[in-house]
Amino acid sequence: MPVTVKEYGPEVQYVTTDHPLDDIFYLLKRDGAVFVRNFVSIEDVDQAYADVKDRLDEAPEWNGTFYPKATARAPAMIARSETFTRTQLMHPIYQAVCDHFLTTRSWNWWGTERKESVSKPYVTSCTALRIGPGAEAQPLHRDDYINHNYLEELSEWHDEPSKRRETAVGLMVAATKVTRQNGGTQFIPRSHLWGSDRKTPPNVDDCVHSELEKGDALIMLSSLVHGGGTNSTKDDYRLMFATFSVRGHLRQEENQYLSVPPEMVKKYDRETQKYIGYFISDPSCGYVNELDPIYTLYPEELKDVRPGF
Ligand SMILES: O=C(O)CCC(=O)C(=O)O
Ligand SMILES: [Fe+2]
Repeated sequence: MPVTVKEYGPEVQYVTTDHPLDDIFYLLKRDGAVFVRNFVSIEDVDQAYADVKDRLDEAPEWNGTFYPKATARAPAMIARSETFTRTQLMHPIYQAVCDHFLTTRSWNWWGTERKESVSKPYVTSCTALRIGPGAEAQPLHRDDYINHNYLEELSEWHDEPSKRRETAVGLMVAATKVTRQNGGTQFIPRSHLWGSDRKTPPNVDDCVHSELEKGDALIMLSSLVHGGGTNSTKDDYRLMFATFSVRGHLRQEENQYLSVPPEMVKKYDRETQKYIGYFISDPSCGYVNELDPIYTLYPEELKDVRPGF
């Protein structure tokens, strides 16, 4: 654990944007999550919402159980809102947290030289999530399941052995008031220390509920057990922007999506196209517009396909 400059109560903490970064790292290592007040200005979250409202209003229903039917989603936020990208994805605190938890360093012999390589994180998904009245809670999950992360049970975080523990870091920014009643993200504090081999499922009664004002943020490590909450209101919509970043190194050395034009990819058979990268890594890595990327090559097959994986 890093040195703490301040004593904190045992509950998940609310901090402000001028809080020392080392303390934010400490709290994330202790609890797996931290709330940050006034992370983004009201003006900027309103602008980001305005940029995606039409898409949210027209969002197709989710096909599956990961999101309830009453949750409207706007994927690819970077393509939809420059304000979102500038003020959330590139927020200096989120960038510093990702840099701290997701930079991978290794040493290798390079002939007779010892060479250090430093791989930096990058964005993995950005989605607006508007939970509507009547939505049931999401199943509790760890976001790092998409990275097939395998974790040992810990009693507390230790920097050296835990330095590769996290695969990703999430940022949820409130674009409306977020309450327990309207589906605030619920999570189990300190569950990021759990091992992958636990035999019993997480218990929703152990969750705390995010209570946020517009512009506030929840930062969480991807191993934290969490999910969108139930919206038990009649007419209150909960909107949050969800940004995730991941370690930079397990990707194609030669970027096939940019190196091989789609017209060339289309000349190959489906097996080859998949192997080039036009497939979903189970459960959900690689989607385009919430669908298998193969449909970017065959849009005519999209007719009865609904988003979901
Ligand atoms: O909507 C939320 O509060 C959580 C969303 C979430 O957990 C996810 O998309 O993985
Ligand atoms: Fe999640």
